[in-house]
Amino acid sequence: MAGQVRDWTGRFTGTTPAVVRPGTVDQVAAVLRLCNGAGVAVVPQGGNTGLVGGSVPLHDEVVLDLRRLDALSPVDVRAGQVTAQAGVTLARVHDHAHAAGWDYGVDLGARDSATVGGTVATNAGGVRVLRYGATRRQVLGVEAVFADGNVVRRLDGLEKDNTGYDLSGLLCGSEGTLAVITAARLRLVPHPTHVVVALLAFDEVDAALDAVGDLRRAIDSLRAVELFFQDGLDLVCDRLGVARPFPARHVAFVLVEAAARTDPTLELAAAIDARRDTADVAVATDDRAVRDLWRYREGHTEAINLLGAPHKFDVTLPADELARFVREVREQVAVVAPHALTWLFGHAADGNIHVNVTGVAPDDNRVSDAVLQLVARRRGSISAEHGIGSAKRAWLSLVRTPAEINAYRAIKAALDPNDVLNPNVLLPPARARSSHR
Ligand code: FAD
Ligand code: 2HG
Ligand code: ZN
Repeated sequence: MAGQVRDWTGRFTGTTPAVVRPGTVDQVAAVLRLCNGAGVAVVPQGGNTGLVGGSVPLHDEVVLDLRRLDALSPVDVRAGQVTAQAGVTLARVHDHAHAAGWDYGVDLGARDSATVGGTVATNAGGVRVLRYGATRRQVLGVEAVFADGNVVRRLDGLEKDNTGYDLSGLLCGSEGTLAVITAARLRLVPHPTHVVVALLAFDEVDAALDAVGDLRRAIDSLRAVELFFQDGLDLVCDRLGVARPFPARHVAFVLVEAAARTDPTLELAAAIDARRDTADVAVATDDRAVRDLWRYREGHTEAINLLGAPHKFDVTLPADELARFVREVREQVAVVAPHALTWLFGHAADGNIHVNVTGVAPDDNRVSDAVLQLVARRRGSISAEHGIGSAKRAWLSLVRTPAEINAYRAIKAALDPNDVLNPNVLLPPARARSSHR
């Protein structure tokens, strides 16, 4: 069970009395009914690629591994939809959609392990949010099991249906606290056959951020705009054995992807040529070269993990605060952890910066305090796309009012009155908790 009690980063390790691997929805319901009756807490788990300590049993919960639920319906080519069970990986959804001439709008570095259930439960973002939105925008309905074993199933894929409360929307981003998702009806998008990627180097952070806005305005076929810095690029190249993209050193890098049914190279080139402050550019038009340029960005998570368990903060800032935040966050971390290293990268078009801090003990909360307080002061979000999990639950009240947190608690109590579904994530501990967790 070692791989299932430890999270992807190695920062969070727990224990469990049992890992349960249901193969049908009825089995999920039976397990939940039993645990609910006995007051035994359960952590739903998909690919265990979550980065906020929400998918592992840190309080001796039972692990409910959903990966055996791995069926995919044929693509509904009239509707452009597919039904996927919770354990299907993102990579399989993509392959399946491509074979029918469609594509799926959510993509992220953990695509080979992250599951439909996990991505719905976290409302995962990823590298294409600027074009298609996060996971909730792709979900037309779900099948899910509540703590008492009752099953809801809304998989007809109706594009318009304003009947009552939107339970599927509520379960998106609920991090396993309200129900176990067993399947989702997913909206597909047209499959762009031409993909071009450019890596732009800048010698000023502000120039890089200006470029992000300009590229968004100028390129219709834009699919991703990502940001990283020279220290992160060095780390990826050194630790993963990748050749450097440019002969000289620079400050910031913007990776731009354009994707369309006709070749977007000229459109991308024109937008890049219009800039006077780009220090260097590399362009990729074939699959291999495209993958190589993406490696500089997607390799960050893997390379950082090689330095030891990082503290991770996925935050969004308003566009007019981003440049100041990039400067300030390093200073704030240095105040509380002078020997720590701060790594910054992210999804620039969404204002989503990933702040990773290495060289800090896993349970040292001073860095979380410094980073998350700064984010709140700058009117940002402390959870852009990974969720709150157990890592950030103590800081929820920085960005949500008592009225909002009370509403969350009321929803939780209504759907999971015995508090058995992932009771140790998202919501801060209530004052009086029952003794079994
Ligand atoms: P898990 O990690 O198993 O679980 C995540 C949460 O969902 C937990 O709270 C768990 O209890 C709950 N859960 C899982 N399955 C279910 C279910 N069936 N029903 C109810 N609750 C469930 N995330 C992004 O948003 N954008 C990125 O760009 C991105 N890139 C990543 C790159 C790498 C290299 C890695 C390691 C992670 C990345 N992630 C990213 C984080 C992670 O992949 C996502 O959070 C993903 O949605 C988790 O899916 P999973 O199947 O691994 O879920
Ligand atoms: C990414 O965008 C992921 O690469 C992971 O969301 C971020 O490692 C991280 O902190
Ligand atoms: Zn991300």
